[in-house]
Amino acid sequence: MNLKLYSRYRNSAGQRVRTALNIKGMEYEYIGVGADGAISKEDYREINPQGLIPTLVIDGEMVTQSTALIEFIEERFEGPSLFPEDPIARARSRAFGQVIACEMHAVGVGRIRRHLHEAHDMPKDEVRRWYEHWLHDGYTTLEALLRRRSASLPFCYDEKPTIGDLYLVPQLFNSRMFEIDLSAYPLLCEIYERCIALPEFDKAMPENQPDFPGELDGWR
Ligand SMILES: N[C@@H](CCC(=O)N[C@@H](CS)C(=O)NCC(=O)O)C(=O)O
Repeated sequence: MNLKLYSRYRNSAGQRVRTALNIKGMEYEYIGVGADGAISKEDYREINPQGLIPTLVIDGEMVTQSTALIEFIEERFEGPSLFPEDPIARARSRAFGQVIACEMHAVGVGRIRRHLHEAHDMPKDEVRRWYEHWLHDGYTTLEALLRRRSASLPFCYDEKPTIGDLYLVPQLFNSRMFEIDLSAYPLLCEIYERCIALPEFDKAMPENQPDFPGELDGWR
């Protein structure tokens, strides 16, 4: 099977998919999108009309949206499951990931921040306040959800990383890069450290991608 992943080193939705492929032990071709990547943003729109990354091309068939891709990877490939076996833990791990994808990432991603500034004249410090509000709202929820678990587990909802952990790591990585104060979320930070010590997560980190320019940007 031929797998091509269109992503970018700092593509947090793509990082979820890279980690899922690594856990399943799947090899894939990485294609960086953007000025410093292998394909320009304009040409990439021919592949994904939404222009967002990631896109996975499976034997010539393209699929978008990281959540759909992770479900596909689970259904299609052998290897460790990306979901807890217990149905309640499975639903909770999915829900944990969706708090990040829908209530944090989607409202603070770069194009939303740029649109607030450029189309609605919101000053940059106000945009940062917007961003931080939704981020802390989400992190507070996530930390509280984990504190309510009945058992103490090394990862979010299992003895191994599952879908919730795949979403947590890129989100926390971004927050660290943007110098967000994470001191109120010790459980999230602990799980993050445990995840990034694993080779499947490490290989998916921004600095280990072929298009990593050598240093990380800060807030923008
Ligand atoms: N819901 C999408 C989100 C994809 C997304 O927002 N990707 C961002 C980077 S993390 C992107 O393509 N940014 C480029 C842009 O906004 O132009 C998914 O889960 O795949």
